[in-house]
Amino acid sequence: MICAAIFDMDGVIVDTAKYHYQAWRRLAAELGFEFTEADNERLKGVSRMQSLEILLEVGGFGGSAFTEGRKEEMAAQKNEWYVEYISRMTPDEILPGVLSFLEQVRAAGVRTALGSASRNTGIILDRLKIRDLFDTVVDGTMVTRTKPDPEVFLKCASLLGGDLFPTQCVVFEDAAAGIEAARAGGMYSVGIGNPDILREADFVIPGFAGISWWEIEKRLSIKANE
Ligand code: B16
Ligand code: MG
Repeated sequence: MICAAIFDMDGVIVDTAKYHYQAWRRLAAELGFEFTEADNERLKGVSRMQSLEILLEVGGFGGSAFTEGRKEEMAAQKNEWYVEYISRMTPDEILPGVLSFLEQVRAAGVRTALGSASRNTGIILDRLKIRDLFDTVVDGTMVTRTKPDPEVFLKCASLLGGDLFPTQCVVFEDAAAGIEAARAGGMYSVGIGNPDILREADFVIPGFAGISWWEIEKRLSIKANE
């Protein structure tokens, strides 16, 4: 029986990828190259500094082209732009079906957690006014290892209560690294988005619009009995 539902944030609750993309593209433009939307796919679920490394690789800059100090400055600049964009977000940007799905989960007595790699999670939850819908929140400031390491999700489970087994938890994720993290933690996983990218998930849905918690629970119990 599933007792806890853990939600990734960017790409699951809200589409912040477009703001990350605008900020990374601005940085790439300053460095003199174009960063495409396809390149941006590689940054989903990946930490800020790892994202910068990927961006520099796309721009043709080798690992030692910049000092660590300069890289820290570039990441800080990108974040400044990103925070400027997300500070204007409104609750209208919560993805379709998310609110009613979360309400159903809570009404079913299932504990809820948010597990995100983002160090800006607090600002986003406040802008969307949804902090109260989660029993616990674990973000990028609270973990030392990033997805695909399961630390963020295992921490969610332990904060939700020491009595939870990973097999009683389901993770909702839009990134392949996040699905891998859920699996590494021994949890069920539901992919949100493209089944080709999320093929390691127990199953994939396009989003929460028109999806009920009972349907998810049923599909997971079928999985458990396979
Ligand atoms: P920040 P998630 C992740 O959030 C994003 O998917 C990823 O693109 C981003 O680089 C990462 O957060 C770090 O974000 O720069 O705000 O700390 O999908 O794990 O909710
Ligand atoms: Mg995500």
